[in-house]
Amino acid sequence: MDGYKGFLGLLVSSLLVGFLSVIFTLIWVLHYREGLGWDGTALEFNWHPVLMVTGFVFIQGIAIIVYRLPWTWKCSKLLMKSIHAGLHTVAAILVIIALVSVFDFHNALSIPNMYSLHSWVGLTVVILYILQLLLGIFIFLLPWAPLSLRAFVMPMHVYSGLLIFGTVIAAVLMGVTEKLFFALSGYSKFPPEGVFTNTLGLLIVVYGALIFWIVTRPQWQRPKEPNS
Ligand code: ASC
Repeated sequence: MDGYKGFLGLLVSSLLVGFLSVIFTLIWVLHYREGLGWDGTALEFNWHPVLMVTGFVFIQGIAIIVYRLPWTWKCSKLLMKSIHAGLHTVAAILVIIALVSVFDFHNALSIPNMYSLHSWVGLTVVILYILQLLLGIFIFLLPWAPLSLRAFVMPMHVYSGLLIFGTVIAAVLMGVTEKLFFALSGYSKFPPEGVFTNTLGLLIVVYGALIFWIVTRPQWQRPKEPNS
C-alpha cells in the first residue's frame, strides 16, 4: 500500500473542502439570500445552487474516487461498482431537482429560460451525465456486456467522466458569477456576500483539483483482477 498516508491526507482534505463548499452554499442562500422554500419565488431558486453543489460537485467527486479507497480493494468489484453507480444516481436525482427549481422559478416570474452560457453548458453537461450513467450501468454494472466491449469503452468512460466533472465545475463558477451580477448592485465594491461567494468558487476549484489528483495517481488504482 504505497503512499497510504499521503492518500489518507488528500482524501480527508478533499472531503473537508467538498463539505465546506456545501456549507458555504447553504450559508450563502440562508444568510445572504432569502433562504429556502418551494413556492416559485427566489426561495425555490435557492435550491438550485444548494443541490448542484451537493450533488453535481460534492457527491459526484466522491463517486469518482470510490475505487481508490485502499480498504475497499478487498470488497467485491460488483459492490464497488454499485456504490459508484449508486452515488452517481443520487447526484443525478439532486441535479434534476435542481433543474426543476430553476425552471419553475423562471416560469413563475416569466424570466426567459436557456439564454445564458451557464444554462447552455449546464444543461449539456446534465444530459451527458445522465447518458454516461445509463451507459455505465448497461455496459459495466449489468452482467450482459462482453469483456471486449467493456475494455473498449472503459477509456472513454474514464475520459468522459473527468471531462463532465471538470465542465460541471466550470458551469458552477459561471452560475455563481451570473447570480452575483444579477443580485448585487455593488459587486465591484467588495461586499461581504461577493467576497464570501468568490471564496466558495475557489473552494470548488480546489475540491476539483484534489479529486483530479487522487483519481489520476496510478499507485492508488484498485489492483486489476483477472477477467474483470
Ligand atoms: C469492467 C470491469 C473492469 C473493466 C474492464 C475493461 O466492467 O470490472 O475492470 O470493465 O473489464 O477494461
